Amino acid sequence: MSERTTNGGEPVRYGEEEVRRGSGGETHQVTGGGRPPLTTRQGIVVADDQNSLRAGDRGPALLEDFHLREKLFHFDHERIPERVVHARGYGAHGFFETYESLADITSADLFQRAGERTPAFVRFSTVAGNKGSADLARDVRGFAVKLYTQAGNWDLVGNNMPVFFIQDALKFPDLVHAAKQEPDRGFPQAQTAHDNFWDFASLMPESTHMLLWAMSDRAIPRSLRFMEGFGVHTFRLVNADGRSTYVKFHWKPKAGMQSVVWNEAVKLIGADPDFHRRDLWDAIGAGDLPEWELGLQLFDDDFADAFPFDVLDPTKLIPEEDVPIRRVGRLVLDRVVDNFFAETEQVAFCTQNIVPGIDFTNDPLLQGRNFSYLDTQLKRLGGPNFTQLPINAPKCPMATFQRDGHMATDVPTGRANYEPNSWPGEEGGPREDPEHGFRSHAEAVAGEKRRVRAELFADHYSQARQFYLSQTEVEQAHIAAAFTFELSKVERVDIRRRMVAGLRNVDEGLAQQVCDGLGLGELPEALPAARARVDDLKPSPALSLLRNGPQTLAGRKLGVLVSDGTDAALLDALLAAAEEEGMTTELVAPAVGGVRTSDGEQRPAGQQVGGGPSVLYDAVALLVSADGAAQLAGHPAAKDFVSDAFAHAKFIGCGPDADALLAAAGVERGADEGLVDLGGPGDAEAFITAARAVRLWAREAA
Ligand code: HDE
Repeated sequence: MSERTTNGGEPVRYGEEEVRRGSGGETHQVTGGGRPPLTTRQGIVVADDQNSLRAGDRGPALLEDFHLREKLFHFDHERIPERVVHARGYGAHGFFETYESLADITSADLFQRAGERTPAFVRFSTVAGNKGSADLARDVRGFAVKLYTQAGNWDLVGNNMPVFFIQDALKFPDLVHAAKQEPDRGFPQAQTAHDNFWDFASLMPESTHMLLWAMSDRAIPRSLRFMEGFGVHTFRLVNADGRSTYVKFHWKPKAGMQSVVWNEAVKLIGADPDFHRRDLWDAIGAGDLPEWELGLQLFDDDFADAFPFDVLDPTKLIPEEDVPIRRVGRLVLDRVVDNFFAETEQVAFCTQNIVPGIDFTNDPLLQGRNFSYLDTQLKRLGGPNFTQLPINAPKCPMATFQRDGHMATDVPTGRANYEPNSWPGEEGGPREDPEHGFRSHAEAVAGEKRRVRAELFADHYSQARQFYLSQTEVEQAHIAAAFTFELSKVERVDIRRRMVAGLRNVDEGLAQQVCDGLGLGELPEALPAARARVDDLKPSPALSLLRNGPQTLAGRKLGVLVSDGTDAALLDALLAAAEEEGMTTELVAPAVGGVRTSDGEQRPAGQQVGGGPSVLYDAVALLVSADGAAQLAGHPAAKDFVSDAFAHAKFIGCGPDADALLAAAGVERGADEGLVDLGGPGDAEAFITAARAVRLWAREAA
């Protein structure tokens, strides 16, 4: 034990479980009790982390204070450039499990043995917003999967939509410039509702199909767990004989698809900008592990030749009804990151990371991506050795003659750093392996060197129409509303008009609704189409989100508004029924300290009513006492809790004493089957059963 004097003149002792004073007189714990000593980066134990080294009590700081200088120096350099797109993301660890051997179609090691597990890291993201933007922005979601296979890392860098805005990588910088904040004013943030985006989009008819997706509810998912993922491009699988099969990759969420409605998204952005990441973190923490099945659409040259579109065109998809999806494995996320920066930020995906048995096609977007991803990491992560970071390093044997560079952490041994060499054994380092090494599919390539697009790429409207016609009426209405919202934020009338003119090539009804919504007057003349539409495309039910909804509330969240005097038996019955369904539950109360229920018990709340709006929940219940209802009826946030849930077509469980609150919110008990009475025996179960539909869309149409 030792003593010393702070600048406050008070003696401080060092040792087990002791405290010392900072200049403000506050106390600080020092080492002991299992806590390791604080050190500098050089390992020197720090004696005082509260006061910099000064000449005299009130004198200047001294340059020799290496601890102060090192601490500030490191802090000054904590930030790295954010991703130029997909800046805001969230990752988790997990594994991929193969269902059956796919040796007949691919030699990819991870697909050889049924039941084998391959470690995985997944990063979900929004595209346009900056790193600090909100999770619920209307946007495409990135769905990037790194699979640490025994034959090297395979990155499947996909999105939650199966098509893309452009056909050629040359246009990507223009697309991203147009989508991000406008360069002169630096806004709007994380949204495409502005002139530049729609100016570009309306001048690029090839974006139409993707615009339909982006204006659909797919762009505002309820949870990262409840969305599909797509590899987008056509890839190849190559078997041991060198035979190639085309493939489109799909991730199918086990929990079913679900999105929010736009008005809900707007409110969620304020209520919880971290809604998606919190949801993922909470679900994994609670052991409700997010899971997707990997689906393959496999087809050959004959199919590709007969298909009315070019399978190399990333603005087109292949309907599942035409080429069924074969489910070949599952991806499970079972571990949150230990450190957001070290893992989620530093993870570097690259479309070029493929393994033997998988290969590229000539999709011009994919070809450009293959350059871009490696290149961008150099800027973002500062040097070529980002591959040595734990999150990026392969988990299989790795040996290369690549050497040195910034921040090399590998310590290669041996004399040879080149080959061929004549050093024997280990001294000579690794050698190529013609038998197991990666070989490109020997595709015959010939042609004139020209800047052109293949003719079939020119049909920009047929599949956009097919997508639109595949939606339910509710979804179609949401698409029209989204176009109207976004284009209403566009200041230039000619841009609004041009976009509506393009939509006429998709669907006259849609164009008319948007035209009316914008108050444009007469429908503008349709844009000329470069190629006639194929009009007999059958709707594809698989493209509808609502037709592929969950029909269960498992993994969903129930919010229960309570007050002092809430009937404890009713509350317990409801919570039990919800938990039985696999839901999580949260009490929302006038104060976060909770309420005293009818049995005299104090129940802590998860949220106070001002911070727990109903947009946070998939279904809500109002289990308030008569006094509580009367009090909450005068509380704006409590009224919004009810009226928002109603407006968002949610199921609302109405306790016997909730009338004053319902009335204040303008909601009539029993007005539709989404308002379910809770009071008698079996009501809780009946409410949960009814709410499995997740939304009562008929209410929206009414
Ligand atoms: Fe990306 N994209 N992209 N992209 N992309 C990036 O790479 C790019 C495209 C996708 O969580 C960048 O590391 C080009 C399609 C995801 O870290 C960059 C083109 C699809 C992520 C880049 C595309 C994607 C990115 C930015 C057109 C779906 C986030 C930072 C030719 C199939 C990965 C980075 C993560 C990230 C370039 C188009 C998905 C600049 C040039 C199509 C999920 O390299």
